[in-house]
Amino acid sequence: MFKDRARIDAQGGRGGSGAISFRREKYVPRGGPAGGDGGNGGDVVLVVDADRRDLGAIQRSPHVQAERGGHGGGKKRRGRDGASRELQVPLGTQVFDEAGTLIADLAHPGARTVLAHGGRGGQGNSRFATAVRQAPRVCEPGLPGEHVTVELRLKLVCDAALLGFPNAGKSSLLRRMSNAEPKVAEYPFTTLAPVLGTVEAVDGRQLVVADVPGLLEGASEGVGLGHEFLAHLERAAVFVHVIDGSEGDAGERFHAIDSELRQYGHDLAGRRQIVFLNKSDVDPDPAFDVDDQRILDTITGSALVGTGVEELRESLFRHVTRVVTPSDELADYLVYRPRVAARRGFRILRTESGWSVVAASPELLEREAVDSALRDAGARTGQLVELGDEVFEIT
Ligand SMILES: Nc1nc2c(ncn2[C@@H]2O[C@H](COP(=O)(O)OP(=O)(O)O)[C@@H](O)[C@H]2O)c(=O)[nH]1
Ligand SMILES: [Mg+2]
Repeated sequence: MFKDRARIDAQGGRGGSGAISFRREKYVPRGGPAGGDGGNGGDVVLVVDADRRDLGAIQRSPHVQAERGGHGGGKKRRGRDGASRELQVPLGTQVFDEAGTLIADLAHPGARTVLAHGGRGGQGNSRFATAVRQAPRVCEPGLPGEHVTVELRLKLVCDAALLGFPNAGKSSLLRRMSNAEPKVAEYPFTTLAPVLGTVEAVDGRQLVVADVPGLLEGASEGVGLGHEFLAHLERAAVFVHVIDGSEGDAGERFHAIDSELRQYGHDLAGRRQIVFLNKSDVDPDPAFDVDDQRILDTITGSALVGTGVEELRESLFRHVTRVVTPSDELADYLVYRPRVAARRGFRILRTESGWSVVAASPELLEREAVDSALRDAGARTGQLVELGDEVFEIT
């Protein structure tokens, strides 16, 4: 089954802790501080893989965690950075946060976005040496990675999309004019997946045409998909409205599909259309008296025999000006709003006796934020925390 939705629970890796360590040299009882920094935690990243067709793989394993950073070591050795986890998603995947806001749109080949950043590694004690404090016995624990839950929705990226009743001949037409091999007249339950085909012009230009099931597809069998798949039409610049011309009511069929588009909204009803009156081998001169500004061309032909298909191809290349294939054309589609990580105005350090919170203005700190940061860093009940001139116990 084609999956165009999935939820992901993504956890960035925790940063590694800084180390407390001192140089050890012969005849020097205690050398300078030499604790290295912790490595950064890995990110959880989404990457477009043009060969991927749907979000099924993500739906099957929705919990994703990146690797944590390694702890710092002696001799100022820095911990290893945690590996990022890359998840492959299909072209056209959109990312929504829990409030339903679009945060990223991966609409061009190679697009990527960080879902959950790994936490920064903590500093080792070698960073805390000052003229007055030459042997600091503090270090910084690593920060926790971001934790986000997002919803992914696939919205196909195509130049044109086929539209029409079941059996109009959409799949046959796509087979005829592109490299795609959609199933023709298959059992409806097995064909409920959009198919993308690349159509080539003589001069080498290419455009992507989608055969999207769903509009009334399977309705007679009680599948009743309704509008579920119509989202995949949203990015198409032009529709190819395929109508079975052999049935004698082409105009009515046009209006029936049109009213579905209106119901769906999202400006689908305003989109320009090329009407293809199919099955001309059965009726070579079908009546079609719809006069509509949106109709760019009306072509009579047959997907079975091949008549009119070249004409359709030419019409497509004439009317589709924005072509999907060159990736830079699509830069506009990439609306990526990185979430701003909350800046906290303090640092948490590990000391010999417990913890220390360092801040430029300790009196302004919110106790709750400090508490939760301490917990995140691994602090436990009963341990002592220095904050400014105060020392308190974690309860
Ligand atoms: N006679 C004739 N039959 C066609 C033509 N195009 C498609 N068909 C047939 O119509 C049926 C439905 O075609 P299909 O491409 O699956 O339609 P879709 O449901 O719109 O994708 C199949 O049996 C096709 O072989 C055509 O131009 N002439
Ligand atoms: Mg079909």
